[in-house]
Amino acid sequence: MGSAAASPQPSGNLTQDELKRVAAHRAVEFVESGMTLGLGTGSTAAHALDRLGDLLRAGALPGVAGVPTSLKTEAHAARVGIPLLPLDAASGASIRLSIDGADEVDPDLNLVKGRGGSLLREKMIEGAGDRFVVIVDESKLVPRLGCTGAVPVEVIPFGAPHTLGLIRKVFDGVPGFHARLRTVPAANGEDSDAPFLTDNGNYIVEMFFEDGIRGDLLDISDRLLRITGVIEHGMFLGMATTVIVANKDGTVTVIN
Ligand code: ABF
Repeated sequence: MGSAAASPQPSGNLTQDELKRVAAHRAVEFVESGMTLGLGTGSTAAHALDRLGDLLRAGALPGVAGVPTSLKTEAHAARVGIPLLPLDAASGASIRLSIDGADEVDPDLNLVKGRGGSLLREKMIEGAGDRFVVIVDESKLVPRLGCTGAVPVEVIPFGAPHTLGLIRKVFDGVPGFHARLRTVPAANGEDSDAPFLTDNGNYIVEMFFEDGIRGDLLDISDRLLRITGVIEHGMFLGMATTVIVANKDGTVTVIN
């Protein structure tokens, strides 16, 4: 893990959502006038969008614009008045700072992201920028990636069950490993066979590990990405430059 600095915040019994807001507001302090930002997705990133919108409407931070990591974020940012840019060669090269949540953060600041389904655009945009600030509450810190839930993999719909089979082969013999295509629940809340569709019209394979992923993450990443049909996975390795953690006791830890 990198160096960490803790600073006091108003203490008290903050809810998880309040902790997310504390981390998000702290990250927005890094934003400067004129910056192009990568705008994250999820409930933590949503607090950053609201804060940015408030500041922009108040006339602070002139010239700030954002590249959204999902259609949901695009709509949210437009609603709160953040000017938007597409990710093209020019804007990609000039993203100074991205702010986004994560599903898991390991001691080396590797992440699992994408349980919200937006991993591909997140990885493209957050990988294009100079600095990537991750905002989480303490519950997201894990000893190993894959400890608390699914590690998503975006796959093309064509031949998806075949691709799922190839992904399973990567983890052959790993005790407790299983993988499935993500589906959307039926209207009555029960399981359905309808595949979850990403903003890019792709499917998601969810990989589950008994006690987190053991082994060389870069090697596992390579093996997944070498499967034709896999577009991207939700392990963000070596990408976070700063992680802002809102702790249960009301303090904030900034890890660089
Ligand atoms: C996005 O939002 C995703 O990559 C991640 O899946 C999720 C984190 O969710 P939340 O902030 O709602 O806890 O950043």
